[in-house]
Amino acid sequence: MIISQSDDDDIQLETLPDNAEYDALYKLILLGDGAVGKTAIGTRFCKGLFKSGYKMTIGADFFIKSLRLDGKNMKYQIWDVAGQSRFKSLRNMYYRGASCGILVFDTTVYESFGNLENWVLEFQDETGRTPMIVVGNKVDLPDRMVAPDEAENFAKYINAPYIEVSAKSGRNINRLFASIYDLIKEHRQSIMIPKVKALPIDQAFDELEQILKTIDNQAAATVALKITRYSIFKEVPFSVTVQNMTQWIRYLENYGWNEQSRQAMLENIPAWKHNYKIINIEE
Ligand code: G3D
Ligand code: MG
Repeated sequence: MIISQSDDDDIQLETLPDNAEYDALYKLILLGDGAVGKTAIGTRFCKGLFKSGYKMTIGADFFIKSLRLDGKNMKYQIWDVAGQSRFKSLRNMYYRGASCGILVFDTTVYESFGNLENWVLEFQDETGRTPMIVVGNKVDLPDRMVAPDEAENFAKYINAPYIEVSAKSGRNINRLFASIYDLIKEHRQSIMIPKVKALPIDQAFDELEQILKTIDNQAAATVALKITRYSIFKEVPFSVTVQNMTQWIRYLENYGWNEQSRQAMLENIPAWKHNYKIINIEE
């Protein structure tokens, strides 16, 4: 779901003073690679401004914003967790008790989108089925590398909405935080529905086969492999098949897509199915 694709005007929100009494407090976590704009999004939403001059976030910090939404006083505590991988152990601590994960990537840096899956796994490890939203930032820039369709497809697979924003222009920033409230509310009403959509494994393999036969680019192949890998990972996290797919994903990311890799992967599918099943039986 792209929330307001063509509308450059953001919605208005009624803000309250930081010390206002509140009906509910929500802990939100900004996730994503370094420099995608997590701090900028928090600053834009909570302070209404955009500051340039890159400063790495060390450890974690949080923003507070009080709002009137849906007839209630809400307080958002927005954690800005350092994206740099060496702070991984710190990050897990901050995920606890989260109401929503905000998965941010930079629409002009493909790698930051490719890495979202790792952020999903890390976040879900600690928080289970906490809702998530996927955010493509920096849409004010012209040199876009991630197509909206691709981002939307990824979001669909993790059962999250997708929204495009610019911390710089302010586009969709209020809309992002208003839709987070809707997500949290929806989640509470449907707590039994799994938040991550892994396909049944047979279906995942069938779809992978179809996709590998028809696509002609590295990005599509990588996404198809990742979805299949994720579906297996949910059931059998340490299977040979998951490891082998990870190697293939690395290979494609480094060497691109060609006819030989298409053939090799299609020939691999029976082995992937077999190895996944072996591990499954042993367990
Ligand atoms: P992080 O907290 O995810 O690590 P930051 O990222 O918020 O620190 O942002 C990293 C850089 O991206 C900064 O660059 C920041 O100004 C820029 N940035 C963040 N959001 C946007 C956006 O929406 N549009 C554009 N054009 N740039 C953005 P600088 O150069 O300021 O250090
Ligand atoms: Mg930061």
